[in-house]
Amino acid sequence: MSQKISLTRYLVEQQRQDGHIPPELRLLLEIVARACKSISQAVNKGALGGVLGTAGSENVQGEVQKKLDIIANEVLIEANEWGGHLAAMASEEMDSIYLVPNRYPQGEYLLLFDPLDGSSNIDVNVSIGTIFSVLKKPEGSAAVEEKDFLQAGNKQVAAGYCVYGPQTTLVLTVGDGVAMFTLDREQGSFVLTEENVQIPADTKEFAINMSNMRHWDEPVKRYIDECLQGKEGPRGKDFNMRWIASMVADVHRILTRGGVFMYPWDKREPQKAGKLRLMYEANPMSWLIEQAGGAATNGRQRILDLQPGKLHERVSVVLGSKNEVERITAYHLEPK
Ligand code: AHM
Ligand code: MG
Repeated sequence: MSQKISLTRYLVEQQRQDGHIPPELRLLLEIVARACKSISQAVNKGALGGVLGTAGSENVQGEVQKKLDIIANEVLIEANEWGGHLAAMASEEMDSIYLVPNRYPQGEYLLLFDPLDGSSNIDVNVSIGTIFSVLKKPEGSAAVEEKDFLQAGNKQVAAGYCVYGPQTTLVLTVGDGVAMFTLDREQGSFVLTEENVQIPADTKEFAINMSNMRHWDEPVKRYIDECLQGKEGPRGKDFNMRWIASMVADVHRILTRGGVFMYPWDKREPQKAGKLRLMYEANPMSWLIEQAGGAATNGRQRILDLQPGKLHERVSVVLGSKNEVERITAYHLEPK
């Protein structure tokens, strides 16, 4: 790209071109990006900033919180609460929704986030990230309640993530394709480095935590088993495996070169859920993947069409290259 296009300029142009980003949404996204810059700085300091290790607390799902989980959550709240574009926020790290305090103007949007995804990678210096999703407050609802957040993923008006890896990259969709912005640390701004991201429909790479194999459902076992048989098996090609244990990093790889990612329901889960959270992880990632020509299902249905029943709901996730996702979904839908 000869001329550098900043995130600000990209958003202003999106707003001007077809007017599908209202100015309030543009400003909200700029604030989210600014918060990601601060989180990136804290992540980069690591042990020098005293930010590694556990915080000695648990979140609502009983998971041990890392210091950086809490710092990232606070950065996002403090950056966003005064802007005037939000009515409330919800986070994987908070039990219930966070209403914008009365001392600030109230806006029309709801922001959901996983402040620091891939917590198990924080202390080992492996890529982690922030995932976010923006919804509109339902018409006519005065004081926001938890039920106002329970909207299907197809209602999102913006979604994205920021991956803190060798580079800090913000990946965004507002429903007009997927764009990637790399943080220029000298300038302190996100610069457009990839537009109209497209995922190849076919792939030879899968991502799954293989240590759970004995707990998988039959269709998942069948799919992975066929991949493992390589050229000699029914797929007629060799597959490669990658598992970073940070969804942001795995999804970033898939948006960059294709592949399929699965965190399926397994037999230890009595209520047919999964590990990943629908509203903070699966919905924003599924929309990005679809916007890049890929697909995302829970094994049976399109993730973006699922009606959430509660804020911290978990879901089975299969996403990435379209033909592989369709194959895995077809295996689930075959009569037993
Ligand atoms: P987290 O939000 O608590 O970090 O958990 C979500 C992460 C995903 O990023 C990743 O895909 C998965 O958990 C890894 O799980 P596992 O450790 O079971 O491989
Ligand atoms: Mg997470």
